[in-house]
Amino acid sequence: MISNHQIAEILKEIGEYLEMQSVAFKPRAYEKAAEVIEELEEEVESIYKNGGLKAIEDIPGIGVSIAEKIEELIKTGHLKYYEKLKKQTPLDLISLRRIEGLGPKSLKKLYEALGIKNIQDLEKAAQTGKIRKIEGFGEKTEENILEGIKFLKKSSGRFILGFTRSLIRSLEERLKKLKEVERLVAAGSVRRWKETIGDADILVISNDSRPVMDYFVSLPEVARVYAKGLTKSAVQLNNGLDVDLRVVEKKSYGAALSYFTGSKDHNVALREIALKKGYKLNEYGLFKGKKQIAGETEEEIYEKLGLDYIEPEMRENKGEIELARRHQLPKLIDYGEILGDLQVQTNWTDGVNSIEEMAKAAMAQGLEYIAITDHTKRLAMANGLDEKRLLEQIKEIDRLNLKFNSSIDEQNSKPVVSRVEPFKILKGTECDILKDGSLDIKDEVLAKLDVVGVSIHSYFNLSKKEQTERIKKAISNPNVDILFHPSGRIIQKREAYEFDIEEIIKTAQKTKTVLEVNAYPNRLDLKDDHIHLAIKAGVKIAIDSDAHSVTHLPYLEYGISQARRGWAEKKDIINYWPLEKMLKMLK
Ligand code: DGT
Ligand code: CA
Ligand code: CA
Ligand code: ZN
Repeated sequence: MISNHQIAEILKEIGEYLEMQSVAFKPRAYEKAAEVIEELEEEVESIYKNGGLKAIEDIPGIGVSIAEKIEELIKTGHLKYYEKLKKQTPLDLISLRRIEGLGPKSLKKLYEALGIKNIQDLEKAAQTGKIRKIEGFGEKTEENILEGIKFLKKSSGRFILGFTRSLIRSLEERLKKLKEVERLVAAGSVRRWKETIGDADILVISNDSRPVMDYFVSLPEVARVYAKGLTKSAVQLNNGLDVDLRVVEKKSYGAALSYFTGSKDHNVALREIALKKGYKLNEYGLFKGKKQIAGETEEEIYEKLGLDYIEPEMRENKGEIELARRHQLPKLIDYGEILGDLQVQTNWTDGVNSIEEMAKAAMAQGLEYIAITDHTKRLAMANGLDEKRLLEQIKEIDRLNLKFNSSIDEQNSKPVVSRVEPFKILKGTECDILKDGSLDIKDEVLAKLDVVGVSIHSYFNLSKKEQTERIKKAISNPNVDILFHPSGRIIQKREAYEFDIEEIIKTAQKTKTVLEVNAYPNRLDLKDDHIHLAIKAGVKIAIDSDAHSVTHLPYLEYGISQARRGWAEKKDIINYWPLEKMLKMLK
């Protein structure tokens, strides 16, 4: 059995090898195919078993030749084409590609000149000053490489939640089907929706744990079994993720859930409160002397401690316990109540799907509006729009809105069921902020759009002052509604650029600019503490998927969790409101 993740990794590597050989177009096709496969809900292997080669070709973004390669992988577990490329240039691309600034072509040069195959080779060469001597590389590159390695070491061993959650959910689903499993939940950082997770901690109620443990350690993804017992087992999956499984009794379930949800600091604070009240709190229950006075549910534990129930996303001991005592906890936004998505890319630039496909997928997901925000011309690599194409796109959106909202289905000439709220595609842009803070699109064209987002994709290393001034100037433009991915960080890949978040929040507040929580799993930008600062200052937030394909729209969930981790309420989030009201919250 080969997982989507494994197939995607191989396609991605092929793309990189082809790029090393300066092949035209193909590298991008493989890269896109890898992205598509990685995000698929269904296993490619089962798609193939049900529908054959044809069904794989029908996956949007997968062409005939790539489909045939996937077929070979599924049928034989090998791919000759890939193995040949790998033999020619045997690089550990999976880790080398994580060094920011080293593309496939640079890696090939390093391999040919110095025989660098992996991170260890790379580090040694950089430390001994060998890299600066190669043509096209300099001292600065060498420094950046060492920085990159340091960053990689810091983040290694952790997994990005949004890219791992579907795997954990799939384990949960299978375990839940066992008749011996009465209840199951993933606790720990997964339940707190942290950006990255160290491992997954699964809790189960069961009266008969042996078959549960037998099944768990023999799941097809399990690569190693660290320990197997009747109350606790621990394994490593073939993608490197560790998973702990604990079986607890029903009467301790709430206590165990509270303990294993954490965070550790939150737990320590709860235990102190218990001690002050003359109780003892542990993973088996809340005790007065030997008597258990609570523990079957988390709610009763909080109640006995004199606290309101605290949502897992807030359990970081950052002041939530005091608010719970005073009955002043914020009423966090709910999952599933979001009404729109204000950053969506299409095949007009570097997205996979058409405007219409994105709109239909958003509708199917229960949204009432989306803004189409393709990149602008400075991002030539992404085929960014200039004024002329942006004006054409505006016309196309007008046409689609008419089509969606007419009461007659064009093809069948039958009346379609009319929605309570008609779906609306908003005209927007993700306009590049240029080096001096001016914008990549003329004001008179920006003025025609419903939603103007701006963002930084260049000159990440300006001084803190320059970067802050640059952003301030951009968001002070009266046409600009939202600052997209404000800090520019990419988790496990690139640190945020230096800028003064408090200054930006102040300017956003003064100019009524909305700040984004970009929900893409390796962005989650703004981060939780900055969200909290912004909403305290009365600045509004938009949660956007930044989808480049229909499969990315569900990522909104991670933006919602991030906003909950920043204590956001409905009043703070503009796309929790119906279209008319949302538009009024913009400049
Ligand atoms: P992770 O896995 O690094 O993303 O973070 P967590 O929070 O899932 O941490 P993990 O897996 O080490 O432990 C799960 C929970 O168990 C943690 O959130 C709180 C609880 N826990 C673990 N060790 C301790 C401890 O020494 N003291 C207390 N009070 N709680 C602990
Ligand atoms: Ca954990
Ligand atoms: Ca753990
Ligand atoms: Zn962007």
